[in-house]
Amino acid sequence: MSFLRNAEKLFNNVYLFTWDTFIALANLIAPNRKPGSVIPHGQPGAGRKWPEFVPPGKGDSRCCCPALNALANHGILPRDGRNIKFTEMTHAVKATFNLSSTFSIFVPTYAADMLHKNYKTDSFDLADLNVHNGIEHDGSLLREDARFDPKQDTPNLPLITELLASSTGKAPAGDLCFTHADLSRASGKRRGAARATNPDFTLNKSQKGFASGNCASLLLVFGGRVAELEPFLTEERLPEGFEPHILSRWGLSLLVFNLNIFKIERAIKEEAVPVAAMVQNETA
Ligand code: HEM
Ligand SMILES: *[C@@H]1O[C@H](CO)[C@@H](O)[C@H](O)[C@H]1NC(C)=O
Ligand SMILES: CC(=O)N[C@H]1CO[C@H](CO)[C@@H](O)[C@@H]1O
Repeated sequence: MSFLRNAEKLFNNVYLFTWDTFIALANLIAPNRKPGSVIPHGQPGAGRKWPEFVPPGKGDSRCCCPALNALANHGILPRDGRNIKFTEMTHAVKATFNLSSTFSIFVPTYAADMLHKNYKTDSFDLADLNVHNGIEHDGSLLREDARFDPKQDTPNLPLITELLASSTGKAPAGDLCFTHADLSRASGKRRGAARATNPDFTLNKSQKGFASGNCASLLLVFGGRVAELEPFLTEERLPEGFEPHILSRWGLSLLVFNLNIFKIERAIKEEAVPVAAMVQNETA
């Protein structure tokens, strides 16, 4: 039984990654979309108009992912964050952020497996995704570690403010924006601080991949623009007039995503925090 399940998973992954390679190649050849016309007519966000933002209320289910929380805050996913079909999440992330079909199937399938649920038929609440060391991991940029913040469902403003202040790039129009190197540096700093303060700290190779994947999404979906990331990260709200910065015809492929993850992760140098300095800070 478990052999058959593993064989099926392997087959699905080979199929998905082959399909993804075709998407990546086709994107290279097909002309890009023009800004202003990325979201198809009839979808939420067409003409840069998004359904109303309402912050989560008492009893609403939220998680460690700013993107999924934002979809619920705008009512693109159910506003209470409950009873969401995995396939509904696939559709919502694809249509809102212009991710490729392969990307939008891969991550929700991984999440369903993590929760021991069936991707095609089952539902989940956003808070279910907060399982520590499932996808959620230590040393994140937007949340304190689970030891200190077991709920993981609200933005940590001090961490986010520090992150937003650390960009060094300039977009062609002059806007402040993050570079790959900025996010490598911020990650190295954050991982070092988390390791020094959290006795339960763990971060293995796959979790590092997820962490740098999250950084890559900020660069690719939001073009690293600080002005757009500010409402997205602090309020989990789509910026006014938002449109994803992914203009390729068939959306962001896993291949391009992985190349960006590699570039960010490879350049991370975890900053060691001397224990003496930490003790001094605490007593100061
Ligand atoms: C497709 C389904 C998705 C699932 C199941 C998912 C799940 C998660 C989870 C479990 C985390 C917590 C990781 C941690 O501990 O840091 C996370 C974080 C994050 N996600 Fe998602 N996510 C999805 C899609 C997206 C998309 C489309 C974007 C970007 C547009 C995105 C952006 C982020 C960012 C920036 C973080 C960073 C958290 C941090 O550093 O604190 N996610 N996601
Ligand atoms: C990392 O840790 C998680 C959670 O303990 C585990 O599921 C995963 O297989 C580990 N990955 C590696 C590469 O060790
Ligand atoms: C995967 C996906 O949804 N891609 C869309 C990206 O945006 C263009 C422009 O609207 C659409 O044609 C694609 O379908």
